[in-house]
Amino acid sequence: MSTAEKNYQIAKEQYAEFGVDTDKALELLKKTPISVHCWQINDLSGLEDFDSELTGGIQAIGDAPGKPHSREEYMTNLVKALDCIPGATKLALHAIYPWTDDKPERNMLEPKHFAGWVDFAKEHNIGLDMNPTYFSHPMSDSGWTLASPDKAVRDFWIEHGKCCRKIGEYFGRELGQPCITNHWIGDGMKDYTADTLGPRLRLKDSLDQIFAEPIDRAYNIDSVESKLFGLGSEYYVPGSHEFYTNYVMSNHNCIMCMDAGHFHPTEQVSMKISSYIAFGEEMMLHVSRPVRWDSDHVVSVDDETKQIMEEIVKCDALDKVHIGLDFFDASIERIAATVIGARDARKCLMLALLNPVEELKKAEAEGNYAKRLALHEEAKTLPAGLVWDYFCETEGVPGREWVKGIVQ
Ligand code: RNT
Ligand code: ZN
Repeated sequence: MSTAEKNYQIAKEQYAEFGVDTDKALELLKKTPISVHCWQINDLSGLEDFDSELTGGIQAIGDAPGKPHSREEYMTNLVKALDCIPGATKLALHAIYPWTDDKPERNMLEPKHFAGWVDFAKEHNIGLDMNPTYFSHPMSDSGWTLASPDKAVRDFWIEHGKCCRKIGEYFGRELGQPCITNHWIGDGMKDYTADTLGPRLRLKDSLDQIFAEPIDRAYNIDSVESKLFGLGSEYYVPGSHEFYTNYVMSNHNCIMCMDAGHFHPTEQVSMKISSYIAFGEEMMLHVSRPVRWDSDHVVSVDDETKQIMEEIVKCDALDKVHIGLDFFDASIERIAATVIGARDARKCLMLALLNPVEELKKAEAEGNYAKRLALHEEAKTLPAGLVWDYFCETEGVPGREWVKGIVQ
């Protein structure tokens, strides 16, 4: 018996005293997919022009050495990251990451441009998610895409959205698990806005057109991502939380995507999840770490990420909430950044699954709130690290020692 396995037996006994079955927790942990975003590896530069400029109210700040400058380098680094990430994994692609030398226009993208990724996914036994790229392009230079007053601009991006759904459908069909195609636009206004309704009506119409054609949900599910503000859209963003919440309630061809960094600083995504589950909705999450005005630091085992995962588990909604990552930090080694964030998101999921949920709910139902709080607090120092080590070992990925391999 390995040391990790021996330690796991000790942890298992201690958790059992709190009514937690660690074997069952690990089974769920292993099979719940977490979608790892492809873009931390090279600062959202895509696979076409390796020094392309990032626009659309988002920015990858920093100049850590080692940014890939060819597709080969990019792939080597991505594989290095994936090799350190345990559990069922999906890879979230962006439309600027096609696997082709053709440089197709965004409104001309086809599944064939992503066929290489399907082979890659099959080889690495992972799923794929998709993101249209409604930014970093001359047609988005005005700051407007799907809500643009210019019909030609809107039409271009509507086509792009449609292309990406088709690619998502292709991914789902090929890989036997639904692809989440997540639509986020950076449209907005820097300052006092005279017409806040017009852009929303145009956005609604554009989305209606994109989602008009039904796609089998077994292959592709579209999500729409809200945001409070971005760089240069500090005052007004048509795609707000309220806008998309209403949109998904009126158009059942798509689901909500909440990014943990897209709200007022004291507002928490975790507290919103059960309100969607109450209506039977599926949803997508962008797990990220906001720091003051920035929404995209590397995910950490912090209170909010733990609480997000706890809410999913407590709502018994592991099959309804699709978990994806979204961060880009160019100031630290990029492969490690991907690995840290992905492992930490899964650690938080593990902690949620190891939580004495039954005991907590029982104490609450009995009105014994002191016991509820005591359980909540005592559970914090149960030996979760030993369970994590064992999980990594059974998944064939490095344990804590992976830290020693990080080079600058
Ligand atoms: C931007 C959104 C969006 C992007 C990715 C790259 O604020 O969070 O999800 O980060 O599409
Ligand atoms: Zn996001």
